Amino acid sequence: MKAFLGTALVAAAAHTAHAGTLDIVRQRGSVMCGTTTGFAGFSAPDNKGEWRGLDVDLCRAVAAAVLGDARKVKIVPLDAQQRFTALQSGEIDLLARNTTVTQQRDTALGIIHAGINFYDGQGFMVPKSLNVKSAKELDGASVCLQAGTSNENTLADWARANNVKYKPVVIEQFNEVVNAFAAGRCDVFSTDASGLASIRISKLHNPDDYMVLPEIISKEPLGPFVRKGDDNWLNIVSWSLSAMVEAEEYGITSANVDELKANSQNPGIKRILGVTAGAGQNMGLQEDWAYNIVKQVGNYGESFERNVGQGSPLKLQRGLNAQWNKGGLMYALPIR
Ligand SMILES: N[C@@H](CCC(=O)N[C@@H](CS)C(=O)NCC(=O)O)C(=O)O
Repeated sequence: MKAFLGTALVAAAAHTAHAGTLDIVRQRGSVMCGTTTGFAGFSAPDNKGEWRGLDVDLCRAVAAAVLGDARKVKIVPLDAQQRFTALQSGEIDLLARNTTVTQQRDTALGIIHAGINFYDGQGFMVPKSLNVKSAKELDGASVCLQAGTSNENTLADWARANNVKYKPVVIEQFNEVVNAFAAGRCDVFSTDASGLASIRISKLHNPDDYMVLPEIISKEPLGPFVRKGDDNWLNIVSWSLSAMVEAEEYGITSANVDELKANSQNPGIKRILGVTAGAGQNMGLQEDWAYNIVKQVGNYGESFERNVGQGSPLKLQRGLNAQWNKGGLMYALPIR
C-alpha cells in the first residue's frame, strides 16, 4: 500500500510539473518560435514565404513532438536585441536563433539553453580588395558588428589580447549592417563563421569579391533557449534536439522511419520510435513524439545537409557538427 501511494505521489508530482508552457502550447495549438529576421540557412523565408533553416527545423521538431504536426509553428522574427525580452515576456515559447550559449545568458536573464544545435566560432570577412590575408593584419580597421550580439564582446576581448586596435561600427538591424559593409562603411564584417558564409552567399551581390579570413577567434556554441522554471518544457526542447541527433546516429531517416518502426529489433531504435513505451509519457507527450520529428522534419544530418550543408547554397562542412563517432561534437544523450 505504501509503495503504491509512493508511486501515485510521484506520478502526481510529475503531472503537476507538466503544467506550464506545454499546456499553453496545446491550448493555443501552435509553438511560438523566435528566430532571426532572415538569415539564410538558419531561419529565413523561402520564395514562397515558408520559413526554412536549421533553427526553423528545431521549431518544427518541437511542434511535431508536442502537437504531432511540424507545421504548427508560428515564427516570430527577432533581431539580436529583441530576442531575450521576447522569451522572458512569454511572447515566444522557444528561442531558436543562432544564439551563443554563455554563462551570463544562462544565469542572469531568466532563461536557459536547451542543447547545442550548431558548434560555431567567430570570424572575419573582408573584401578581397582590402588585400588582407590574416586577422592579425587588421590593426586600425573598422569592423561592422550587429548590436546586441556576443560578437561585440568577443571581438573586444580578442583585440585586447592580441594588441589589435579597431574601430567598431555597431548597427542594430541585420540588413543595415550588411548594407553598411557592402557600401564600404567598414573594412571588415565580424560575426559567427556560419553567419559570414550565409551573408556572403545570400546577401552580397558579388560573393567572389569577398573572403572569410582563416582565424576563428572564439567558441560560439549555438543553441535553443527557453524560460527558466519550466523543467518539463526544457526537457521537451532539449530531448527533441537529442532525438534528431540520436536518430542520425542510429541511421533513422525520414525515408526509412516507417520501415524501422515496423520491423527494427534494435532496442535503441524501438525506444526512440516509441515502439517500446516510456520516453514520451515521461514528458507528458505521446509515445510517437520522436517518430513524428524524424518523419516530418528528419534527423539532424538531414536537416544540416538540406539547410546549411551540401544540399544548400552555403555548402558548410559538418566539421565540429559531425557525429561524435565521426570526429565531431554531436553526441546525443541517450533516449532510454
Ligand atoms: N551568436 C551570436 C550572434 C547571433 C546574431 O544575432 N547574429 C546576427 C548576425 S549574422 C544575426 O543573426 N542577425 C540576424 C537578425 O538580426 O535578424 C549571439 O548569440 O549573439
